[in-house]
Amino acid sequence: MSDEPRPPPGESGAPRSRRLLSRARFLGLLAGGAALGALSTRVFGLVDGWRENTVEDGRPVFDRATYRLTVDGLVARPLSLDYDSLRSLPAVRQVSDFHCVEGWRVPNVRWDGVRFQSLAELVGPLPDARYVTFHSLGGVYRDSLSLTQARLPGVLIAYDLDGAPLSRVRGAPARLVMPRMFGYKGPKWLTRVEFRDRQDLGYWEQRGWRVDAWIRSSG
Ligand SMILES: Nc1nc2c(c(=O)[nH]1)N[C@H]1C(S)=C(S)[C@@H](COP(=O)(O)O)O[C@H]1N2
Ligand SMILES: [Mo]
Repeated sequence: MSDEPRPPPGESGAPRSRRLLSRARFLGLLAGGAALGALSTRVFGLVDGWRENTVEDGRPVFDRATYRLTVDGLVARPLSLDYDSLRSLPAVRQVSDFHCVEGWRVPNVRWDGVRFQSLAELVGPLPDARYVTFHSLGGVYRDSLSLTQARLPGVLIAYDLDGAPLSRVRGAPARLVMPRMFGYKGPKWLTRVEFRDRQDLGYWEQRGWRVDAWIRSSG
């Protein structure tokens, strides 16, 4: 799997609700003009800022006492980290733009967390480990990256957003951040990082979206 940027997902094969949103946005853009632009922003909510996208029936609950981030699969030294242990690993702070494939974005998001690469060094991927699946609490949502993609320096297991611990709606206690790809590549309520020899299809990929969801414009 290469790291070459690919165009963002096309609309074919996209789930109906998402297709409609994209189409709505397209019409909004076509309309042009400040007034119509403002109107479509009102109608379709296309403003800068977070809009919750959660497919789970009710948001998973993070229980600090029982929470573990499991790092396992094809690794030499599997890990099970409680919340404090996760927070005590060497951390980085990074600012990046967040893009949802539906057309909204959040500029300049400040994340604190652990680089995927640091976690990988701790567990020691075995030679056959070429992909990584990221699982959310509750077992409904997951997504994956190639090991090469996951090792890009911007990829974080993030636990703070704009200087405060992630809220429940944003995915407490941790979420995967992959700034160069669309938001669906980043599971919220992250609880397991699984090293694999084959790539697993994530929630939205089983529904027609691209596995390599590069954002063209973000470089
Ligand atoms: N567990 C889980 N993670 C998820 C999703 C989800 O539905 N469930 N949606 C994804 C999508 S499509 C996007 S755009 C972002 C949305 O993040 P937000 O709800 O904090 O705005 O989370 C991603 N991670
Ligand atoms: Mo999204």
